[in-house]
Amino acid sequence: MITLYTTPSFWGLPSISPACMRLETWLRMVKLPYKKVTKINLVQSPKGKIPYIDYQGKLIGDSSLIMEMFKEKEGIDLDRGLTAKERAISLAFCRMLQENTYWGICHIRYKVEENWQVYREVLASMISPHAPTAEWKPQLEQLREKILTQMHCQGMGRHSNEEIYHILRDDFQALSDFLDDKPFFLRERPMTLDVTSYTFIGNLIKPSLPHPIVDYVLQLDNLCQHYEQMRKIFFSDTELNF
Ligand SMILES: N[C@@H](CCC(=O)N[C@@H](CS)C(=O)NCC(=O)O)C(=O)O
Repeated sequence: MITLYTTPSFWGLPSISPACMRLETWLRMVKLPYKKVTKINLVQSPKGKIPYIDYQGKLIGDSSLIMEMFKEKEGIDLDRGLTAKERAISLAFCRMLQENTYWGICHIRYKVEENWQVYREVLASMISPHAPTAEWKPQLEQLREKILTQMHCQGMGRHSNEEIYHILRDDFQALSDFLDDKPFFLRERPMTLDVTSYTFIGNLIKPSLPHPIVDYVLQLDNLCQHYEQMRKIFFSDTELNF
């Protein structure tokens, strides 16, 4: 049994962390049973980030490295049958979402002041449902500072709200153009690009954190339908918190 260290479910999402939701959905897709632990200790995490797993007594971090490990050790390959060219396209889109779009999502949550006020409450309720937010305020403000510093170092943190809107619009439009009228991105069945898209679309459109880019993506019908389809297939048996 795998132990998955992740955030609790919220906003109808299995996790408010795209990387955690990506790994949890992937585990379901490949039918690997797991136990979810939402009490997170970043100090014990091998990469200092979530998600991480305990597998056969060993802690392993990073959603992509964990998938790679299962491919090597257990021969589990969600993308079996894809050509080298298709794998290259899939990798490029996944990296776009994980290494670029992700920081735009951080901007919406951590940098937009009104959204941070809401997001801080959500984080506080997850860490300690019964304690007043005020108790957690200093730690959460520290977390905000840390993420804003990461965003600055990565580069997204140097852009204006409008520039970030344009960057994310291009990312999601490219995804939508590539999906076109197909049910899934590359084959008749969902693969790695589907799970990655599902988690980033969900983590953009489901939180109650308004931003013009959210309105833009909500109009991309094929992406919204893809999100709903993935949710129905992989999470309709699970009660998700709102
Ligand atoms: N490449 C990593 C990204 C993990 C990641 O960015 N996790 C975030 C939450 S979505 C995190 O733990 N942030 C806390 C921090 O950076 O201290 C993966 O796919 O697992």
